[in-house]
Amino acid sequence: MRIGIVCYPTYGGSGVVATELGKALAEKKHEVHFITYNKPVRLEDFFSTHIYYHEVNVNAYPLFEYKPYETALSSMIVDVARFQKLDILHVHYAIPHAACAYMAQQILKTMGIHIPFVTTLHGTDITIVGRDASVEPVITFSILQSDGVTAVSQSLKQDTYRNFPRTQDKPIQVIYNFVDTKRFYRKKLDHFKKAIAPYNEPILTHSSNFRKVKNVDDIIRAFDLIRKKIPAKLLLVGDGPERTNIERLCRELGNCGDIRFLGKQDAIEDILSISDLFLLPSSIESFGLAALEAMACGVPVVATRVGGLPELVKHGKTGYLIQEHDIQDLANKSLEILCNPSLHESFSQMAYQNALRFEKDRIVSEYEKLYQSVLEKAVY
Ligand code: GMT
Repeated sequence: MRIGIVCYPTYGGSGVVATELGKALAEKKHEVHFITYNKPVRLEDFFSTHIYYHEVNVNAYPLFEYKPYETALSSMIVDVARFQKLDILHVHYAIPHAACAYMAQQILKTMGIHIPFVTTLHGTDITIVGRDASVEPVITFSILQSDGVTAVSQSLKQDTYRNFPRTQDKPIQVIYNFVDTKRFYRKKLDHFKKAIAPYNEPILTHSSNFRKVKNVDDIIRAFDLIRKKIPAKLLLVGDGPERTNIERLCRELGNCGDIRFLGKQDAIEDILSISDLFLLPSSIESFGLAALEAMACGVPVVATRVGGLPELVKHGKTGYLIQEHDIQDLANKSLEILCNPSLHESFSQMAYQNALRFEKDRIVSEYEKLYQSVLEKAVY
């Protein structure tokens, strides 16, 4: 198949999933065309003869306060679909990609070209940004017009029907996010572990884009409680709007010496390989790809009981689920796992086993089947 993929090229989960999907499809000899405004981060050091990259350039003009990205993207989709003879288009994150796909589809129709599009809903496009009245009609419309719609968890599917009631009769297929267990597995990196934790202190890790919903401040406060009981280290991976506040909080609490801000990292699997526990106490999380990658590396997870996290983290088996902002419980549950080696070992094994449910090949085949059925059903 010749597949066009539209996504955000940044470190965000939707862009990561879209890029890894494109790479996996290319491995299976599909021809994949990424249409984005920058090269997707996980494509930077990757080359495949089956992958093409089409950059969307938006011209500046003194009249524009906001550059017309949607117009440029829709035009680029038309161009790529037309000249690369795409069979199908797959857009990740509804805003604005699904509306642009619809616009391109309509333009192509006037040229006698018919191309179906699949929209994958990822999270905040439904739970935060998309539900705002300023964009809701466009999101509802473009979900309804999509030839196939997927959501990354049951929870997100239900959120879509709740937040966009007019989509309730639209079938939404849940296709979970996936992990490449050939890349994400527990490596033995003793030298690296020793550099971070010279006295073999347990290492707690969090990675995100440091937005408010991730509650990184809760992690810092819980870590402060943990450190009062046992020596420990905390690794914070990623960057984003809350980072300055978080660094300030560490200074106030005086625990900066045991916390490392690693910033954006590519070799996340190495960091996870030396980690003993992964923390994800978000207020909203449609899936929690970062937690899945941790589990694949045998790292138990303590996360909040929100969104799709209970579909991923099995309470009392692969880690624990806690209430949002319950900092004391976050600390207690972490200590319980870290101070009990046999429990830690059992959670670590189960976390790895559980991650296998989301193995790349299995999930990528689900997307291929969906493309096939959309192509078969598409009658124009
Ligand atoms: O909202 C973000 O954190 C970024 C966002 C994205 O779309 O880039 O992440 C969402 O999609 C990821 C991939 O499907 C999921 O793993 C994340 O749980 C989800 N984030 C939220 O729902 C907050």
